[in-house]
Amino acid sequence: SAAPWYSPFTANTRSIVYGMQPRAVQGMLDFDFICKRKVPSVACMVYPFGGNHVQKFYWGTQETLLPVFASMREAVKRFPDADVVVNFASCRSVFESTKEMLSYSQIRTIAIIAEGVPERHTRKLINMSQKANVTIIGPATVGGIKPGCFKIGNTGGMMDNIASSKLYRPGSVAYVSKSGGMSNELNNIVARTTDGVYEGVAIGGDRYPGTTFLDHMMRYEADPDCKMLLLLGEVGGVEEYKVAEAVRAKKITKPVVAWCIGTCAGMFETEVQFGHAGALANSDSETAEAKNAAMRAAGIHVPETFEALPALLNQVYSDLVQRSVIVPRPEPEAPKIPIDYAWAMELGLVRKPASFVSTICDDRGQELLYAGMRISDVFKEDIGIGGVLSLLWFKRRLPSYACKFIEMVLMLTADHGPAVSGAHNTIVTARAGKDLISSLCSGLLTIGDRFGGALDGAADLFSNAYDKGLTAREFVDSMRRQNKLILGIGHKIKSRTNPDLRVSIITEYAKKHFPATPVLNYARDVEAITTAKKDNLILNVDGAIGVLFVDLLRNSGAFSREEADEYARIGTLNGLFVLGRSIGFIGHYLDQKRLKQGLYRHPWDDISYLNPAAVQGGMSAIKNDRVQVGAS
Ligand code: Q5B
Repeated sequence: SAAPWYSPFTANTRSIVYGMQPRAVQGMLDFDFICKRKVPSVACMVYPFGGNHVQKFYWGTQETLLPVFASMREAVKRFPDADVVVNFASCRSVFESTKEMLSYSQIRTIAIIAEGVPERHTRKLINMSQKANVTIIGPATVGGIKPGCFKIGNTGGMMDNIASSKLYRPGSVAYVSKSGGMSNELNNIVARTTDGVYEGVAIGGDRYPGTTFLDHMMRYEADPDCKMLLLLGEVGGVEEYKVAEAVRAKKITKPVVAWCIGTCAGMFETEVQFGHAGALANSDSETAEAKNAAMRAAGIHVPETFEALPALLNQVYSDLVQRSVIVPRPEPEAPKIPIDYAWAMELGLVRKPASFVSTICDDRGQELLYAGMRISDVFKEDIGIGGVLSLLWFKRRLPSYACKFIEMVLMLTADHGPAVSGAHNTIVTARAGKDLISSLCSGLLTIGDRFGGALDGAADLFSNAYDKGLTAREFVDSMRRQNKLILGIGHKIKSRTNPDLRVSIITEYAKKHFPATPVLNYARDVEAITTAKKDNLILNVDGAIGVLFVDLLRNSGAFSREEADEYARIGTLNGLFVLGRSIGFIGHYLDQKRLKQGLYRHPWDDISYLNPAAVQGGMSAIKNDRVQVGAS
C-alpha cells in the first residue's frame, strides 16, 4: 500500500539516481545495509551517455550489480515501484531533467542536488511540482536522511559518521535545516541529547527552495512516529515566521526546538551575505535575532545561544519521556560497517601480504623512478641506455665505461643478417601474415644454447674452469671426455682466417677500460687449443660477451662476489643478446612488411625426402624424388 502523504521515505522506498555518482550510490547502499533494509533503496541509475549497462557495487561485503539506463523513460518503465529520484544533474541540465521527471506520475519526490540553479528555473519547477503534487527537496542541498529507511545521496557523510550518530535506527526527533553541513552537526547533537533522529531534511540554501521549512514541519506534525521537532533556520528570508505562526495557530502542536543561525551578523557594520544564496537579511525582520525572538514569542523552545541548543533539546526530550510521550526503545547492537579496503589501508586498520614485491621501478608518485632515480634526472644526467639498463637490471649506477660496454654489446648484437636462425624465423613468421610481436617472439624463441643464447653457459663454463685452476688444455680435454661442446666456442661462418670483428672490437675495448680481464684471457687460451683443431672453433661473439661480463661483474667494484655469481647464474647475460637482437628482428619484420613479401614455403628441392625403409637399409638419401612407401 502507498505510504501516507507525510512519509515520502519508508523502509521500502525505491529510488532512481540520475547521474553517474557511484560514490553516492555506494553510500546509499551501505546505509541500507546497516539499516537492515531488505532491498537496496537504489533501483537503478540513469546516465544519458554510454548506453544501457550495469555497474558493480557492494551490498555489505558481497558485490551486486545495478542497472544503468540511458533514459529516464526506460528507468521508470523498468522500475514502476521507484517513486523517488535523486537528481545529480548539473545546474545547466537540471531544469530539463527535472521537468521530465515531473512528467512521470509514479515519481512522488525529487531531490535536486545541483547548486547555482537559476532562480527562474527553480520557480518554474516549484510551480510544476505543486501542480503534480510532487515533493521537491533542494536545489543546492545534500538531501536528507530517514534512519532505518532512506538516505538521499551523500547525506550524513561517511559511514562512521552515520554510525556514530546512530542513524541506522529511528529516534523520535525530526529536523529541518537549510544547510547540509549543519544537518551533520544536528545528527550528532540529536544523537547525544535524545533517542535520536527520526528524519532530517536539508531544504537547501537557495532563496527559493522546492519545499520550505513549514512543508516539512507539517509532515512531521502529521507523522505519529515523530514526537519532537527541530528547526535550524538562518539569517535571511521569512520562513521561520511561517513556522512560528503555525505554532501560534496550533497547526503544529508537537514540541518544537529552534535556532536561527547568523546572530553574529549584527557585529558587522554592513549586511553580510553568509554562505547560502538566501542567507542575507534584506530587512530587520530577516535577521537571525528577530526571527529567534519571534519564534520564542510563539512558544517555540529557542535557546539563548547555539551552544545552549543541546541542553535545551535534552530538556524537552526528557520532559516527553517523563510524560511517556516518548518511550525509549532498547538500543539495538551497533551494526558492523563494512569498510572499503582502500580506505581501511589508508587508516592503517588492515594489512595484507603483497602478492608482488618489486624493487626496480616505482610509478606511484608524481615522477617515475628507475631504481630510485627520477626519470627527469635520467635525462638531466644523460645516463643513456647503458645507464638505464644498469638501473633496471642491476639496481645501481655502473661506472661510465661499464655503461658504454653495455651499449656496445647491444649495438654489436643488434643483427647478423637474415640467414641466422632467429632472423630466419622472424622473417618466415612475418611472411605468414603475423603481427610484429608474434614475429619478434618467433625469432626470440629460437635463441638458445646453439644460437645466441650461449652467453650464460659460456660465462659459467669458463669462469668455473678458471676458478678451479684447470689449465686450458685440462678444460678442453675434460669437455671432450664428457662429449660436451664448449659454449662460446665455434662459429658457422667465422674463423681464425675470417675473424669476427665484433669479437675484436669488444675485447679490445675491455682490455683498454676494464680493471682486469682474467676470464677473457683464460678463454683466449682455450681458443688457441680449439682453433688448433679446427679453424672455426674461435671464441665467438656469445663467448666473448659472456666472459667479459664475468670480468666486469667481478672486477668493476660495483658488485660483491656473491652478487656477481648470482647475476651470472640467473640468466642475465643471455638477456643482453635478447635485447640487442630484438632490434634486428624488428628490423627484419618491418623489412618484410615493407617489401610486401608473401607466404614463405620452403622449396622441395632443398629438402631430402628419405624413404624410411631406405633409411633403415642404410641407403643414402634420395634427392628430388617422390618416396614410394614400401619401395626398396
Ligand atoms: N666442435 C656454433 O658448429 C656451432 C665445438 C666443438 C668443442 C665446441 C658450434 C657450437 C657452441 C654453442 C655456441 C653460439 C653450432 C654461436 C651465435 C650468434 C651469431 C650466429 C651467426 C649471430 C658451430 C665440427 C667439429 C666437431 C665438433 C667440434 C664444434 N663446436 N668442439 N666445442 N663449441 N658451439 N653458440 O661449425 O671431432 O669433427 O666431431 O655449437 O657457442 O649463435 O652469425 O650465425 O650473431 O647471429 O656446425 O654469431 O660450434 O661445427 O658441429 O660441425 O662441429 O668441431 O665436435 O668435431 P659447426 P660442427 P668432430 S654464435
